[in-house]
Amino acid sequence: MAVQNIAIQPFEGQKPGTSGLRKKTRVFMEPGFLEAFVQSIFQATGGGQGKTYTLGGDGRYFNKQAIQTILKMAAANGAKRVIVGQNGLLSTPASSHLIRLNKTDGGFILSASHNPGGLDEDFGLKFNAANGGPAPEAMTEAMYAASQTIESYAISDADDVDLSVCQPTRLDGMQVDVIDPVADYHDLMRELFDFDAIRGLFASGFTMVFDAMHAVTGPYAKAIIEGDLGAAPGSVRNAVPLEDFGGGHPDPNPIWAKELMTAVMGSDAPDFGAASDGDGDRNMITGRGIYVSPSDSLAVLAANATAAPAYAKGLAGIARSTPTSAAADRVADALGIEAFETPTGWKFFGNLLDAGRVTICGEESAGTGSDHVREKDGLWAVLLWLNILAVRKTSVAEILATHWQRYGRDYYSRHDYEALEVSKANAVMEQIRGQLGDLGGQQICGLTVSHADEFAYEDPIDGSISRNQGLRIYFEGARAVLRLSGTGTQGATLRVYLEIYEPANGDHSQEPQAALAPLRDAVRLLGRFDDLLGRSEPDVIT
Ligand code: VG1
Ligand code: CO
Repeated sequence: MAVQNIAIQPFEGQKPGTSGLRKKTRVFMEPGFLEAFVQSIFQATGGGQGKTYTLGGDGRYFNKQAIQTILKMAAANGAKRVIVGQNGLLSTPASSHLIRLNKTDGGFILSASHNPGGLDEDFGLKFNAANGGPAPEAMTEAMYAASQTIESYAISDADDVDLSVCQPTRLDGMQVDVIDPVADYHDLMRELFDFDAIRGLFASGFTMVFDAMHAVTGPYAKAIIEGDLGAAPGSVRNAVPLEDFGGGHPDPNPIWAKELMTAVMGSDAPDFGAASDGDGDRNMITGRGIYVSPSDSLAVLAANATAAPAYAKGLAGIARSTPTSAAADRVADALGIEAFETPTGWKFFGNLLDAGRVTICGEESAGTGSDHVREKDGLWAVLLWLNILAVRKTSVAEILATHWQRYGRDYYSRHDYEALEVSKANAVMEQIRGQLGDLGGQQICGLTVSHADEFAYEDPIDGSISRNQGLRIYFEGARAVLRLSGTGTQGATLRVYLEIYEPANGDHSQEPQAALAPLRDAVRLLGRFDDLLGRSEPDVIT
């Protein structure tokens, strides 16, 4: 078979965001678009010659076609070997693990995560580096730079590879290993957690519902939670990955995981409920009659991690993204370990994990993970919760209540304003940015501002600096953060993150939105939401 070099013009907008390049599927399907970005990745990472990669995605529409294209391009660029998930499936954490396990030079992950899938929805591609983590900023910038000057791409004219059977095969001179997407990840989970204790929990009648939201975690959860740990058949719902995720948003929050919320809030509720997102790196945790905010989940996992064999010796440190609540910092403080505040996006945890400075990381967007891989990991969080519940022999509600009694409660919520005109979203940001220096001491809606800034992060390991990472307004006992999303594909999404701290001896029984109302109002006033956005009500509240 022959390598073809196809001339192309650069495409505009191949700039990776918070997590890879995300566009409308039709944009990715434009002739040459995917190819140009993939060639730019090879170019930005020293070429494909002699390299090994992993390849897989969340199963959304265009996943399989894109995989065939990337395989043929990898072969034409001289790659030695590609490990690809059967039927093109690999969850993001499983990809990260496979990169590390096989010591590959990196991996291609096809996903737009929690964004809907389909011909008229979203598609995405990100590249993870040899440490298993998302390409750091310098690398994504090099990809973008390459995409702006690209002149041609290389592709083999070989036939498609059969992805339906797990077997080694060849594409021109390149080895292609089609593998079971679950097996190695399953082994890793078995090493980390006390599976016997969790089996005992289920054997004692403990019930759970896991909603895979028709996305990639279905096969993983079926094999591990039902098949291995013995949860009742049917505990894992919506377990077959579909190209359009059944028409839903595979976003594990109370809005989009409504089916699960209804189940855990109902009269016949299971003891435990969880959901995951499109590519399996996020999680939502609930107990009977209770929703656990992701920021609280991170704090609880960190505080109780020693229940699991992998963390029995304790944690090195805890890192959280800046919009995530300070609940995790309080745990780090009590444990006497380091706490880090990083920009949004998992790529910023990589250096800290590689350097052994942190063991557990998390984001308010329902991402938690540890040093077992270099991605957030939805099923890992679910299994750690199960391990903790099995050892502590108590309910989710009880664990939260005792956590708050000890550390206090950080009432927390995120308000998203979606599909905004970019100029309007920028106007709100400018409005607040312009006041940052003058806010200290001001009183708004009964709250007093202590100080305000725009977050710039200096990586403690390599010293790189990332600016413009969110506007932070600190009040006495409260904080608001505003930033624009870097994963959307339409207009702008303004995210407003709200938290109010209620000390250990305070009232922990309030409804979060009610507790946060004065802070919400203060932010809307400061940002002149009514004037500049023409509305004050968000589209999504998590
Ligand atoms: C969002 C979340 C962020 C997360 C990112 C990728 O980014 O806020 O915490 O890391 O998605 O997650 P943004 O820029 O839209 O706020 V995933 O599961 O979509 O890969
Ligand atoms: Co995701």
